[in-house]
Amino acid sequence: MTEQSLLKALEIAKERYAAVGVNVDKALERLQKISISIHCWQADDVSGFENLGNLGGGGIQATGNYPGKARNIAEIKQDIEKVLTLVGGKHRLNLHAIYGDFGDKIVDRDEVEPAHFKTWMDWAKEKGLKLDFNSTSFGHPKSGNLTLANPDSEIRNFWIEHTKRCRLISEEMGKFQNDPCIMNLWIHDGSKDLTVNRFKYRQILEKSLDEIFATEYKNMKDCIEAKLFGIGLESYTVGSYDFYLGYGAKKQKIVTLDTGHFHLTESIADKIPSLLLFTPEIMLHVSRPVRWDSDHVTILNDDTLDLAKEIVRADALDRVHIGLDYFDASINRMGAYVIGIRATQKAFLQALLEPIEQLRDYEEKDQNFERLALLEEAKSLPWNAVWDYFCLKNNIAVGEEYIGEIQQYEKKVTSLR
Ligand code: RNT
Ligand code: ZN
Repeated sequence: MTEQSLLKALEIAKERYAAVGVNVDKALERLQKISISIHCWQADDVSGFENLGNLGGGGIQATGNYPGKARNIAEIKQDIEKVLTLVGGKHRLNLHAIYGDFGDKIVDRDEVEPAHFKTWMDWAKEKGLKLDFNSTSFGHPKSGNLTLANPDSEIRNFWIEHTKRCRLISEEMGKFQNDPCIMNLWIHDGSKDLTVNRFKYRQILEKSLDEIFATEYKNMKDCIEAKLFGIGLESYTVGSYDFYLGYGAKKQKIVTLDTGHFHLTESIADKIPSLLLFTPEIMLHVSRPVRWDSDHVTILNDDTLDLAKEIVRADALDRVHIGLDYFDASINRMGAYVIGIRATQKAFLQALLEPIEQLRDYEEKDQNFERLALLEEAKSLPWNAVWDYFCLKNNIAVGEEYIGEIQQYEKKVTSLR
């Protein structure tokens, strides 16, 4: 496609959208400002760079052994830099505590400190990226089935110390980048088989969280992520959705909604307009569960679209942080990043292009046939012409052109690892 034909397509799309009362330029402007928190862990299958030897486990699992995974910080940085040349907009990078720059030192989880993330901070600043952060309680000898909810005070305190330190690291990151660092807390705590102590573990977790959150910080924000179950922890999860929703509403913490962490028929989109009433902000982990929390690459499907639409309809783009969370080790990892980021942006673009005023007008007048008809017709409005223009304007590959770029990068870089 030549630039001229892309521009021509945009003009036609603008006319078509104007007819249903949608301003394409406004949608493009808003999309440009949407910042996605890109998870660092797709680059290396959630391995991290501790010198403790990664144990895996913790209820999550990357499957596949596609060649070329990043083996060190330099390679992750190189990969992320490549990804950024294939997506429009300004984004964030979401780091886990196990991705610290530990050199060849052995730094245990209860010893992590801001200094271990100094090189990340400097690099991020240079690249115009903001950082987000996560405590890491999985893949460690002290993980077991219980961390912050462990009745054994020695193990529990170890993880409390780790998490407190992660908050301090996040605070320092936020200060350094002059923008709050969002720190996510997810723990796998649970039980493979029946437990008769559901209440007890949740009481312990509540106490641990209170202790962790006792220090107030100005440059970081806490979010807490619930889950339905993990591998090997099928019968019970201490940090369930009810638990964190209750905690978040009571203590005004951000609740993280990972789209893979619910029953498959549950609508995550429908949770948005409820959470917005009771919690300060929302953090998203946009993922794609296939039969279970499989962490497949995010694509433009009805779930992603519905989620984006509910956020835009609620005029809540400023209160919802959009992060990605998937790790597919079976395909080109850079390709996985680009597919997921672009799919998320496409979903938000479509949401921003929704003829919402007309739809609401119909609804107000009880014109339900008209509302359904326009919802149907809106699906085939020429949003793709607007998307192509977004890519053109951002000087990045238009449409499937990025496939070739990923192949080149594979040939020159990742296949040589
Ligand atoms: C696990 C959670 C969690 C992790 C990352 C690596 O089920 O989704 O967010 O995927 O922290
Ligand atoms: Zn998640």
